Amino acid sequence: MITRETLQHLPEGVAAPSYDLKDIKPGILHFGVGNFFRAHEAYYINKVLGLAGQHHWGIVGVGLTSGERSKQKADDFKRQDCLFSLTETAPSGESKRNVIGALRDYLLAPEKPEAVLNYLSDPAIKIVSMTITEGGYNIDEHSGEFDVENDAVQRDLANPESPSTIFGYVVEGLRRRRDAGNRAFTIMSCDNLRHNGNVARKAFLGYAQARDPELASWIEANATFPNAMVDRITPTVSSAIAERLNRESGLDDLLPLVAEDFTQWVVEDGFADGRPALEEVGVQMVDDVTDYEFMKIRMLNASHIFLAFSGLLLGYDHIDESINDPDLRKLVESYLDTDVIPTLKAAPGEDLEKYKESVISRFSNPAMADQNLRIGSDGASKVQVFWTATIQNLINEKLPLDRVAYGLAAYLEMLRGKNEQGGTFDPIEPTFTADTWALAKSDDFAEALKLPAFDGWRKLNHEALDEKVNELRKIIREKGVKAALPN
Ligand code: CS2
Repeated sequence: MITRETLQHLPEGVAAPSYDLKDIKPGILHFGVGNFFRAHEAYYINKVLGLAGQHHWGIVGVGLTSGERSKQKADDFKRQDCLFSLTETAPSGESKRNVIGALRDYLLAPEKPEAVLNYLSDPAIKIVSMTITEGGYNIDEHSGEFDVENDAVQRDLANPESPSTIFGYVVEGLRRRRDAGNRAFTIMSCDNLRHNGNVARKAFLGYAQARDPELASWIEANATFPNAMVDRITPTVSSAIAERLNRESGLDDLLPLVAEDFTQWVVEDGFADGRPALEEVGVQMVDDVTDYEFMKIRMLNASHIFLAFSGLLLGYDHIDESINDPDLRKLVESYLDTDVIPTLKAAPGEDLEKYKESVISRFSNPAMADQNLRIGSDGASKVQVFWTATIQNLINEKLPLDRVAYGLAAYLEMLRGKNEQGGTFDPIEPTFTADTWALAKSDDFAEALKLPAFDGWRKLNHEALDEKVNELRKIIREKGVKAALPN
């Protein structure tokens, strides 16, 4: 175990926090303490806390569920004084190890709802951040608005002072602050969504509006919702990986964590009541995050799913196996060079060519052991967010559709759950209903093209694309992925 005491004699090569834990006061409350948060926001704040005058930016973590796994995690955090180790590993295999001390308390909201509300109404908490996944904002797919009819939301609206959803907690916290004459906090989303701050604004104001329009106006006037681009590949830690990490570090960490050595956080600089000195620890503070987001989503995430779908069909388990296949690497390179980069505007300080090279090198990092099945999961949402803008542009400009058609064909064939080695797997599509599965799996290829995931270009002239997708699906089935890959 790692504890305050063991910090004094960590194994060689493991760095302790550079500040004294007893000086740290909480200034941030974070919902959703998953691996990505621990390797990203907590990693940056850990550096901030080492700077002079920044000791009031410690983090309180909150979990919203209290199942067995959540309880185990809360218990592990408690036993370790909320400390954990982060191993950052480069594609070359070289690693750096730190104990992160930024998390100073961890609560499960269902067990201690009042403690969570006390923190939220405490003026010392100036930022409420979150990683609650792309789907966590309860935005209705069709209307694009906050879904007030959701059962849990309805329960919170009926009992607004004892909430259970993140919307209920945050808005009740803000209500108490307003009534006590205190300032609002910044609501900072760290999910991998385009304009995540705007999505958070829509969600929290949507809930507040349904609860009390006057409170909603106060929040709108006083809270801020900065947009941010977040990036760091942080894989799931299996027990085998946990054992390896501990063996290599010499620690006996209950919650070891690994991430790539690359990390990026670009944040719009609009905070309601102050912020940590993020710019001192490598965070890019900007006025507009749009071009950074496009670069990341349309280059990194878009290539990731190309590799995952193709790799699954070829029988590869991991992303590094996919990128190390020269044909798939060529596919990703020509997709980025031909279909994406010419349509992007480089954000200040970014070089798209270098970014491409770094993405390819990052994917080849074997220490991530990032599964094709995980990256290829929820393809229905990812295709929309990562590929649509590129496809729309190719159609509008009448440019060759070969690569995107191949990608869509690979996605649809992947959904059958069979690889070329004769193996099977279970594709993960959390948004699919029986009807969508029926469309996706129909023997009539035209049916699959009606999937809502493809709505983004249905109003455009998509016949040539459809035809190509169907043709390539047939080739994948009859001759395999390699025969279908565009040259
Ligand atoms: C991945 C991301 O799941 C996915 O779609 O592409 O989780 C990716 O690893 C992160 O966005 C990297 O920041």
